[in-house]
Amino acid sequence: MLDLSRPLVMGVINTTPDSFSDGGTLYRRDSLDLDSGLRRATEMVASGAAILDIGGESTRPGAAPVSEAQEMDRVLPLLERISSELDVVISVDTSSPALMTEAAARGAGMINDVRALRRPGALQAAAAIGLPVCLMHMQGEPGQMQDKPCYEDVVAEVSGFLHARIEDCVKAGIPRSRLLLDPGFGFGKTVRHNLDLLAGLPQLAELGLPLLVGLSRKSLIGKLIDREVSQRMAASLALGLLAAERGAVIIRTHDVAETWDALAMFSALMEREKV
Ligand code: 9MG
Repeated sequence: MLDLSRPLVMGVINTTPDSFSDGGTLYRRDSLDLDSGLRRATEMVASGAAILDIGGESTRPGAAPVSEAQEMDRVLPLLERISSELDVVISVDTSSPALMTEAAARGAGMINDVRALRRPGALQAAAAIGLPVCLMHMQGEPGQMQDKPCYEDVVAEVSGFLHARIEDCVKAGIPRSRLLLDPGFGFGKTVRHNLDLLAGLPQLAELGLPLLVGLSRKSLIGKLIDREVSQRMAASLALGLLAAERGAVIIRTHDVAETWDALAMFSALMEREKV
């Protein structure tokens, strides 16, 4: 069980050839290199990651769609390899009920679903496997989500969506104690929507469940301060800290060591009477 009394780092491991930030970096001659994946995972754990998030589907706008079989082929071998070698919670980033079920059998400790268990069969699969699940908000589907995101009140609408998903999960037999929530920064949101959500995190925390956020290297940084993906670490750290200050307890990031250091300063401030 994770101790969420202070913010934790979730390290991103993409097994995709085309993710926006680190796509293809684990590939050698067109195939996923498990040794590189394990090396990346080992470095992240040594740098302070409490959770690793392994994904096999790129959700960046315009990414090539992936079949369920392809996603399983990318994720499961690396999941098995890491879970047999490292003592860390492994989250699987998927919306596929079949992958959720297989992943649970092969050592996954958590499911991260950017579609919040809305695919047919996903609620039932998540209920059956009994793992914690992160429910993320997304307006639309990855291919078109950034075309014209539209809200009257983004914080109220994301909160309403997450509230409804919690209810559906509970009805399907997934207890609240197994759920985490994520506003889905960059998933069908303009820069203004993302900033409103960051400012409004305390309102989402009122839903009473742990908040996970992913802001690492996202395009809002590029739009706000004109930085290429490789130049977005400092801004990502700032956003992660601002999120932690507003109640986020898991920060999903590509830059584990730096994020861990930044959050350690946040925790020191929160727990200063112990120093
Ligand atoms: C898979 N993935 C990409 N970005 C994400 C984010 O912001 N949150 C979660 N939960 N998953 C994400």
